[in-house]
Amino acid sequence: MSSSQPFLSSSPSSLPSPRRKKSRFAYKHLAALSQSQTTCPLRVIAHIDLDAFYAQCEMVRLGIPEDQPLAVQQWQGLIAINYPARKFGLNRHITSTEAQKLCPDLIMQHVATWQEGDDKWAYREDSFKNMASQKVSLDPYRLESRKILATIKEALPPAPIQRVEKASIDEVFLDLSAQIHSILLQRYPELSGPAPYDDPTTPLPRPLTTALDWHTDALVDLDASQTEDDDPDWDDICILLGSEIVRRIRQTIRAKLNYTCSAGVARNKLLAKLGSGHQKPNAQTVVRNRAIAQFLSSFKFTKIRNLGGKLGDEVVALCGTDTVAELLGVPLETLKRGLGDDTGMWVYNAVRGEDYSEVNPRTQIKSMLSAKSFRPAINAFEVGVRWLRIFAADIFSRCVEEGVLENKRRPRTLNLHHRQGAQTRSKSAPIPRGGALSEETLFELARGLLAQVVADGRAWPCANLSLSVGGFEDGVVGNKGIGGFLVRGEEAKAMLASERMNAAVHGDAEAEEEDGEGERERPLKRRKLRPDNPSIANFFGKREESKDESELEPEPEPLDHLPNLSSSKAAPTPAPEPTKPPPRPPQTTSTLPSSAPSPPPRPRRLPLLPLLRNPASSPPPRPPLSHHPHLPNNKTRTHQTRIPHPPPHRHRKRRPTLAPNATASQFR
Ligand code: TTP
Ligand code: CA
Ligand code: CA
Repeated sequence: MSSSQPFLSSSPSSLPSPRRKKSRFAYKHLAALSQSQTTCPLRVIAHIDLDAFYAQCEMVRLGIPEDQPLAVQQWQGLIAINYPARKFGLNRHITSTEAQKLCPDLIMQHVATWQEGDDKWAYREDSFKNMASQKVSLDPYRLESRKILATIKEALPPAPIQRVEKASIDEVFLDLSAQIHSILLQRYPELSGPAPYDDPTTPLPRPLTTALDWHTDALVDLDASQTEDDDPDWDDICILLGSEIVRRIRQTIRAKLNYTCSAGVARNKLLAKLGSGHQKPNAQTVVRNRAIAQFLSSFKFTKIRNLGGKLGDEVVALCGTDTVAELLGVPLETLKRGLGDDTGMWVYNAVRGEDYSEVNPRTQIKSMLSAKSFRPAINAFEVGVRWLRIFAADIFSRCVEEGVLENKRRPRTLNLHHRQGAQTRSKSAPIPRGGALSEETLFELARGLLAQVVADGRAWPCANLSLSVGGFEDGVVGNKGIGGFLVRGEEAKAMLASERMNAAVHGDAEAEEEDGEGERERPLKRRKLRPDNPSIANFFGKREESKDESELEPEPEPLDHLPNLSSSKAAPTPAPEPTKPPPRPPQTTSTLPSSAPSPPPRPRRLPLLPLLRNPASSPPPRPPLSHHPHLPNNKTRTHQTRIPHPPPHRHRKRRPTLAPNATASQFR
């Protein structure tokens, strides 16, 4: 905690003031707080998001002064822009050439890349010219992300009090409830006794504090019905304690690693996430319960987590508005009729600031993906194989980071995804046990899978290839021989993991959780979504659609003049970037044998303008869903492949540890 006591300490409970009002909260709510119950009205959730993350990584790596405008370049596009550069009007939608004109002093640092034959990624001066032969590596940012996550965890009490969810490469959610519960009891001893007469519904004594000191927090204005003179209740105090914890964490990240971040503190993830984006950079926003309605009323509901993508579009089409204020006037029944009961209910609650999703303290990597979109498409097996080498090297180096060489963890399955036209095909194989995992093993397996795709026919031209490993298992540390994995690695398990992966591709099962370790190129424009309960419609197709910033790699502008490994001329225009499927919390399992997300229940197409209080002010409805790029039209075939004999291991040179390799290209 910060050393300054932010509010008056309370008097002992033995001396209650006769005029003291009761709290709105009861003893049972305190108990719920200690257990981080998602329905607890005293709950405190924080969301921390790094400012201009990749740009900060480059600034820190290269020791660039903070006021220097800098953008991170990927081919001819910009994927991260620091705040000094934003003052010149730079954004992710302009090209590097346009950026240069707007801000002649701009440093443009190209992301690190893999290139054929390399053992590791590197920063290269000429990457921007070599989109066709190189592939982006996000490793430098992943490594920084890990350091930041570790710093955050160190600053918190150990589990189970600590609940940290890595939400993307540059964000986390923290459930601070249990920690705040223990601080409350220390600071307010009158709360520590049992409920009078053992009745948990007894109201708590009201806090004696009349004014809270919010330090430098951005405080959201109160709802119309509230005034700052209303005495604080325990929810205000809990959120203040949360804000102190978060401020200290942010200070620690700054002091140790020199990164600035922004944060939101509120009673749930939905509000915390909106809060962190409210004041940037380097600020934290507190959304007190008494300010929620006011806070939300200024937003388009498409800014709300999980409402930014297809679901948001559906709601816009259904209700003819995209503002929270107007959606509040739409009856629950209408939303349920148009969106289905569960989704309708979820949307109804969301615009009222209700969100009971939990902070899921998973931080272990479950899968890794390496991918490349080809423009122009590639047309030959050998070209594909060359990319598979790069993917295998990329994935293997990340596996090494995960401790495969020490048998700490090990993936069970390898998956290849191949896109030809509208068709995505996936093949997978168990990774053979016995012996250390090697890059060569991954590569040979991948090549076998690609050979099968080719044997199936119609493999070319191929617009996208990706390789992923999944089903990570903990290994036996200290038992580095074959035995460790012979014992643990029953074939059944591998096949099960592989089945799950395939089922996920087909959209008929809960996929393995995303872990933010995928990597693919993708269009610059995208929507951020990550449902808490993702019924992940498909592993591959949806990853493309749903990946959040943890693994974003915006797709470059197509550049016709660039050399290519392929001899193809035709470059099929890739589909516009799809968004994540609606959260449908908690309904919907897709039955479509498609690589595209499950279609939503068809909403009514006609905007329900008469339902709105002020239809005249409604923006026009979005284009009808039938034009939406995300409705499924892809066909996916998936095969499981068992490789009867593991290929021989031809060991390549062990890669060195991944040390940044600095170059800053400055184009003036
Ligand atoms: P964001 O958190 O969305 O953005 P940011 O950190 O750059 O800036 P802000 O201060 O507004 O939070 O994304 C985190 C990183 O993810 C970003 O630095 C680069 C990467 N990214 C892409 O590669 N492509 C994208 O389209 C987006 C949105 C992000
Ligand atoms: Ca960010
Ligand atoms: Ca982010």
